Amino acid sequence: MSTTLSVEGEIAVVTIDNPPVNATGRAVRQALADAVASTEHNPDIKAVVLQCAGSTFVAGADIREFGKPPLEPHLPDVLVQIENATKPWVAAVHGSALGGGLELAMACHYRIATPQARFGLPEVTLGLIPGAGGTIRLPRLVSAETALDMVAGGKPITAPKALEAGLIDEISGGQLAEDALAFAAKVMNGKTHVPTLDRSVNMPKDRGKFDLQASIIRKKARGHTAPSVAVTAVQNALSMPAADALAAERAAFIKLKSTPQSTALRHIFFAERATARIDRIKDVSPRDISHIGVVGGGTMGAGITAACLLAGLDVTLLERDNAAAELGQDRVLNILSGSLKRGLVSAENHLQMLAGFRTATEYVALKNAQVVIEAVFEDMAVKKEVFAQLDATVRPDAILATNTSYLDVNEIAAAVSEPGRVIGLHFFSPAHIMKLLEIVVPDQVADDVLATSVALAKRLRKIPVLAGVCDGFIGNRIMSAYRRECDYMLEDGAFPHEIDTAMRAFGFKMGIYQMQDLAGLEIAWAMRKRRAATRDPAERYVDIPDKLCEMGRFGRKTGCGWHNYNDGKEARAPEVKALIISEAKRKGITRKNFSADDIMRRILKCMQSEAQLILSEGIASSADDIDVVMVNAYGFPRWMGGPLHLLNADVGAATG
Ligand code: 3H9
Repeated sequence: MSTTLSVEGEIAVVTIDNPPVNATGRAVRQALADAVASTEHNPDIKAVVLQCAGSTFVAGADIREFGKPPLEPHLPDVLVQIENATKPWVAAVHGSALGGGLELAMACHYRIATPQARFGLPEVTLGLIPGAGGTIRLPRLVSAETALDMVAGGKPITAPKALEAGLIDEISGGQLAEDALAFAAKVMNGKTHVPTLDRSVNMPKDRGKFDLQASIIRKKARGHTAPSVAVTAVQNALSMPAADALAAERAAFIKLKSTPQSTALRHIFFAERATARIDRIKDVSPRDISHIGVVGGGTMGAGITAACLLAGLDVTLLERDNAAAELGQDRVLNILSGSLKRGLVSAENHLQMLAGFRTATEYVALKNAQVVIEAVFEDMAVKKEVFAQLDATVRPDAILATNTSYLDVNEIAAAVSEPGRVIGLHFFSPAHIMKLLEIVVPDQVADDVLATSVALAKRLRKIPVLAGVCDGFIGNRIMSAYRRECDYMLEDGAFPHEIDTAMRAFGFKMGIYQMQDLAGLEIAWAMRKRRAATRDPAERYVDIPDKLCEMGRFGRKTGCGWHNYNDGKEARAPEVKALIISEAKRKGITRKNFSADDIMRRILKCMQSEAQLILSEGIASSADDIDVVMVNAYGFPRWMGGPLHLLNADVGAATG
């Protein structure tokens, strides 16, 4: 790392260069403190521009330092030194000003940014709140409502929004460095600059609405502690003198730093970034990809198509006839217009996506695609037929991917003349939203096919996790195992609402039975029927799910499944309770009561032992990868860090 100080006329330019993200590690903090001292003592300097080298402004404190004893100088003290400088400091922001980075920018007297810059306080995503004055300075620059959203929600805002909110003073029209110097020249001889902490705080415009916003944040956080602490910190900023609010913020930050939740969230942060570090392909260049083919325009195929279009790729979507192609097209267009309406894409981008999208009914239309992703019905014979057709029509070097969620990708690969180009790309529904992409690695896959798949995942802004070939890969295999365990618990004494309630209390958004009711029970039923002939007769088998389907209870869409739905409102189903009791009786099982703790202990134990098996068989490359899968696609509460983190950290339910 190097932090340099150069002089342009009467303006000092401090440049932080601390790759990869210019985090405020100890050396940076010291360099900033030195820069304040030297610019304050130099009578020739009238203003200071603070900028960063590399791809971003300061993206926060150095998270790797959080597990170690804090070293002086501390960031809050350095920021007070900057803020109290007699010469104006101008932060020139490109990339992201996050966490301690935004706190640093707010301690400067002015902020100028590129149009693409982003500003945020994502500390809650690490189980923390800002610890260097962020919760106190922010509501002195922006409205109390915006401050609450940013501190407790953790989502960054764009430069235009930051300008509108009052967080920054100017957006650079071209060259940030030059514009920052010009800005500094403009302010250096003007009126005295007011330290942000000395400004008056912006009180809520409507106290009732503000309090409601706060209570919604607390409720949504479920078992995650930090958002609620963040709300309190903003409330303190509004009601206490700045010095007291600062002391309270710092104390809360230090306390949160050592909680199991923060440890778990930091674990997941680094685990998500490690999944793509794959030894096998470290020296392999991915191919350039611009055109994707998708076979099948159902929910999955349409979601995959939209994900690719949103990432700027051209897509040809293949369906078996015009009617199906039209339905697929409608699904894709709906997703794209939803993104436009929510402001996630610009009108110009939306038009570009439409121009890059076409549907077709003949395989020949895929002849130029560099990657073809199959998302047809989950049946081996159907998949093999699709792959044989692809083998005969698409370019010989095209990567052929299957979106199967359970089937043997080696067997699918054997259906083409060059199995080395076949790989599994297991997306999760809705595919344009879910962050995880399981990359299923068959035996013969070529290295550059793997490297290109990993690069494609990143282009789609997804987290790639490699999985070996087995029934259900990583995530579905663990889910099948614990679903089975839950069904055993039904016979042994629990009821569906008790299991769902225990899971929600643990932090899942939904219980396993609510989730099945939402997704529909018929697909799993069809799969069980297909597998019935090969099932081990010695294996414990719970008939309740099959019997539910035989009763026409397919979930929410039929108004009943594991639960009843009256006008969409969930209610306990006496018919299901009776069925469970009679099935237990039929099998001679004496039912006993299960507490929420008993239920979660059994679910976790099952998840953990299946995860360990997956690890020992080499299906997953690391325990961290398994945690990333469970957190990003199966609703495992992020602040618990994943099933193996819980096991390894021996932290039990990370309730702190
Ligand atoms: C904080 O600031 C607390 C303060 O309020 C109080 C202080 C007293 N530290 O994500 P990428 C590494 S809490 C250390 O792949 P991108 C990351 O591990 C902090 N390392 O890049 C990776 O390493 P590797 C609040 C960090 O371009 C490499 O940088 N700030 C940090 O996709 C590249 O990362 C945040 O929570 C860090 N702070 O995205 C922001 N950040 O190559 C966290 C990153 O070895 N960071 N690394 O795997 C991010 O959101 C993204 O990294 C960012 C870039 C958007 C900046």
